[in-house]
Amino acid sequence: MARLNPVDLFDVRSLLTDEEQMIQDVVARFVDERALPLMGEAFDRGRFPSELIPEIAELGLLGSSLEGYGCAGLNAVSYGLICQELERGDSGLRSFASVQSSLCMYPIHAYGSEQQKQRWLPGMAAGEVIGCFGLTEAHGGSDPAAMKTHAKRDGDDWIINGSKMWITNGNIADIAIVWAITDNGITGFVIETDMAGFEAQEIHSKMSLRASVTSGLFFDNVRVPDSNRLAGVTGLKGPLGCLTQARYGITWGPIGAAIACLNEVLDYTANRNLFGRPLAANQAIQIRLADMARRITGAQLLSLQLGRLKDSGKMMPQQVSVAKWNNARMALDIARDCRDILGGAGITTEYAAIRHMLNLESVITYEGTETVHQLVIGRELTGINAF
Ligand code: TGC
Ligand code: FAD
Repeated sequence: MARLNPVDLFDVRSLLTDEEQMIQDVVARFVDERALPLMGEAFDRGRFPSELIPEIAELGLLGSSLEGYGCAGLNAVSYGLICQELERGDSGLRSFASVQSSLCMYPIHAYGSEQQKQRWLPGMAAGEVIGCFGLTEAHGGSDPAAMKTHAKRDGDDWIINGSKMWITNGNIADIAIVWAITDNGITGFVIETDMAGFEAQEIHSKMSLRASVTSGLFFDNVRVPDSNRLAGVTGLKGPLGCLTQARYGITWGPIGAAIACLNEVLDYTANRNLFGRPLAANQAIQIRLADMARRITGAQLLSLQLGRLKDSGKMMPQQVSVAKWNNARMALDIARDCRDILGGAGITTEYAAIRHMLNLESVITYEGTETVHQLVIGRELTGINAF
C-alpha cells in the first residue's frame, strides 16, 4: 500500500492548480537552496539576511497579489503558499514579505492616489524601496484606537508627533506607513524615513524573530506634505483592512514552520536509538507525531478554504481570526513538542525546532494576539462586544 505524505495527509496539494503548485515549488526551492543555509546563523547573530531581498523581489514575492505597478497579480492561494514556504525557512522571512506586501504596498494600492502608486509601488515590488507599518504604540497594541500619535494640519503639510513600538523592518525602511489621529479621525501617512524628526531605534534584546528587524519609531515634529497622506480611507478600518490582508497570509505561514519541525523529528526519531530500538518505535512518540500530522492537516484545509473564499471575494475578517488563532497555536504547540522530542540537541540552533518555537511566540502575539482573535469570534457568536 502506498504511504501517505506525512506533511500532507489529505493530499491538499492535489487541490491546487498547476500554477499554484509551480509557484509553491519555485519558492520552496529558493528557501531550501538560498535561505535555509543562512537562517540558523542569522538567528544566532540576530540579523535579518537582507542579502536575500533582491532574489525575493526577483521571484515576484513582494506585493505578489496586487495588480499592476510591477506586481505579479497572483491569486490569494498563491500568496498563501508563498507565506507558507517562506515561513518553512523562518518566520522572519515571511514577516518581511508580509509587512512589505500586505501592510505597506496594500494600503498604498488600496487607499493611495495614482501619483503615490506610481511613485512607490514599482520600487517596492523590486525590493528597492522597503516599507514598515506603524500602528502599535507602547501603551497597548491590542487597542490601536487608543493611539496617541497625532498629525496636525499646517498649511499644505501635516506635523506628526508621537511614537510607535515593535515595528518590523523599522531600521531598514525607506518609507513608513504611519497611522495617526487627526481632527478627522485615524489617518494614514507615508513618512519618508529621511524626513527631519523621524528616528528608528532597533530593539536588540529579542529572543524571538531574531532574524528580523524590529524597531521603535519616533516622530518629533515630522513635517509631511499632504501629498503623502493616504486620502482614500479615514478611521480604524484603514489599518484594520491592512491587518486582514496580512493576517490571511499569517494563517498559511505557521503551516510551513510546523512542517519544518515535523519533518525534522520524523528524521530524528527514526535514527535515534534508545532502549534498543528507534525512538520512533515507541507508542508515546508515535501518538505525538500523529497528533502533529493531524493538526497540520486541519490547518492546511482551513487556509486553503479561506484562500478560496478570499479569491471569490467572500472572505470575512472573523474567518481570518479563526484561522490565525488555530494555525498559530497549532504551530507553536508542535514546535514546542518537537523541541522536547529532540532532547538536549533541541535547545541548539543546529536543529530548527527551537528557532521556530521562539519565532512563533511572536506570531501568536502579533497581528492580533490569540485572545484578540478569540474575542472577535466570541463577538460574532454572541453579538456581544467583550472588548
Ligand atoms: P471597531 O471599532 O468595531 O471597527 C472599526 C472599523 O473597522 C472595521 N473592521 C475591520 N475592517 C477590516 N478588517 C478587519 N479585521 C476589521 N475589523 C473591524 C469595522 O467594520 C469598522 O468599520 P466602520 O466602517 O464601521 O468604521 O473595531 P473593532 O472593535 O472590530 O476592533 C477591536 C479589535 C481589538 C478587534 C482591533 O482593535 C484589533 O484587531 N486589535 C489588534 C491590533 C493588531 O492586530 N495590531 C497588529 C499591528 S501590525 C503587526 O502586528 C505586524 S506583525 C508583522 C507581520 O505581519 O509579520
Ligand atoms: P497588549 O495589547 O498590551 O496585550 C497584553 C496581553 O493582554 C496579551 O496577552 C493580550 O492578549 C491581553 N489582552 C489584551 N486585551 C485583552 C482583553 N480585552 N481581554 C483579555 N486579555 C486581553 N506592530 C505594528 O504596528 N507593526 C509591526 O510591524 C509590528 N511588528 C511586530 C513584530 C514583532 C516581533 C512583535 C512581537 C510585535 C510586532 N508588532 C507590530 C506589535 C504587535 O502587533 C503587538 O505586540 C500586538 O498587537 C499586541 O500588543 P501589545 O504587545 O501591546 O500587547
